[in-house]
Amino acid sequence: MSEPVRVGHPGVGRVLVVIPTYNEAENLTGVVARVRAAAPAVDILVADDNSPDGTGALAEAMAGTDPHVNVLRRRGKEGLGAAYLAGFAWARRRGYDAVVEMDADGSHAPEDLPALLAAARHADVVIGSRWTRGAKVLNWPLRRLLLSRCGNLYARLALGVPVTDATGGYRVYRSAALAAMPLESVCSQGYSFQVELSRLAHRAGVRIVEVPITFAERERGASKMSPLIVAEALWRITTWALRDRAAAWPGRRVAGRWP
Ligand SMILES: Nc1nc2c(ncn2[C@@H]2O[C@H](COP(=O)(O)OP(=O)(O)OP(=O)(O)O)[C@@H](O)[C@H]2O)c(=O)[nH]1
Ligand SMILES: [Mg+2]
Repeated sequence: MSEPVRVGHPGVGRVLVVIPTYNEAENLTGVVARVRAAAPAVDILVADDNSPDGTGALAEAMAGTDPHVNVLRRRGKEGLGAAYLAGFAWARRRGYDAVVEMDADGSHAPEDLPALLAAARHADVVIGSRWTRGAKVLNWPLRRLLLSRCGNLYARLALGVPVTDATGGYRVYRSAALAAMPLESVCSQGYSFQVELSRLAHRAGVRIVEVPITFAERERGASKMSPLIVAEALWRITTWALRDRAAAWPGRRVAGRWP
């Protein structure tokens, strides 16, 4: 009997790395090349929000020469969350077995991807963590370190999500796990998206594991982090926490209002 044909990444299947971009022309070529070198079997989808700096056209040029690279050109800047949801839907329509979230700015080392995918053989969701033993954070100013540590502490205490890096954006989702999560309820636009998905994954009861990563401050291009994005995360985490506590109130029935 002949061996079954193996497609994609061993033990995981067909993998799509979704890279959301807004004005990342200086970074995209290098990151795509590093992903292709680190994990040659995976496909890439650049989800660009009509970047004024021409990132979308650059991605199209790469897609024209490499069948593993694809582009989703979106109308305008709608936030990280909307770009990822569009990428997830793109992957679902094409039958991918797993989706990876990765920033375009080089903060998420493509060289860590094989370790994340290896962990995905035995997990539904893999979070590349900056705050677990063995992880490294390079060149981040103290205020960013504090923001991330405090944000994660608050998310863990308020929502009970049992991970060290609920705000981290370097992840693998098995498609079955995404299917078990009510993505239609997702409302985050900015980086609270990562916390919201951590919460939904936890509530769906899927297996979440964390893998240490080496996270580096972006070297080129501008950060899209803003006080508004921090405020959105604080406000949303607080709202979810209050809703969870109200739902757990003795005698309250909240059937049908799961998220
Ligand atoms: N498509 C799309 N991508 C976005 C949007 N906002 C941010 N991104 C991308 O999301 C990724 C993370 O954004 P960053 O600006 O690096 O944010 P960050 O990593 O939290 O902040 P820094 O550490 O300061 O860089 C990058 O690849 C961005 O280009 C958006 O509105 N639409
Ligand atoms: Mg960044």
